[in-house]
Amino acid sequence: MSLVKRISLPKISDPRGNLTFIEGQRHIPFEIRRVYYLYDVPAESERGGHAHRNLTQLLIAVSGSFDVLLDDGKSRETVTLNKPYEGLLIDCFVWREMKNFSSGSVCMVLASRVYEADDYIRDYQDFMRTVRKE
Ligand code: T46
Repeated sequence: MSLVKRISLPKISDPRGNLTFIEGQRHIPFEIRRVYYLYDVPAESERGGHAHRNLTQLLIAVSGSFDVLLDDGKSRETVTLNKPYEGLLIDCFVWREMKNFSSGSVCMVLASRVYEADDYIRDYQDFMRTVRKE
């Protein structure tokens, strides 16, 4: 099964422009407990470099584009996000790295849980040991 789970979001278009909306449990498979966004990211920056134990998230390029590498310990895939009406669902125990942020890009993230520092696996070898045990 592909690691890349894209979710198409509603897009309402009229002469004034486009509008996209997201309802937890309707368009995405979790209640939204937190929203955060990455912006003013320098082109050479790399973000992520971790996995989560319990967190599910939806990433959306609400402006511009960036690449996301996904790794579940068995395979790796890289996807480019560049559409404000498309989300990338990332389950727990998936390593992610983000790079190639375009100028002015904004990555909005909808998260299933509040911020918990101890939910992160920040060391790749720890991640591999953890997913091999599952
Ligand atoms: C993820 C990718 C896509 C908070 O205090 N609250 C928050 O809700 C978040 C997300 C972060 N922080 C603090 C923790 C660090 O001191 O903000 C600082 C930067 O966080 P981090 O280095 O984890 O940022 P990214 O961009 O590498 O990763 C973030 C999310 O943390 C992560 O869950 O999947 O975006």
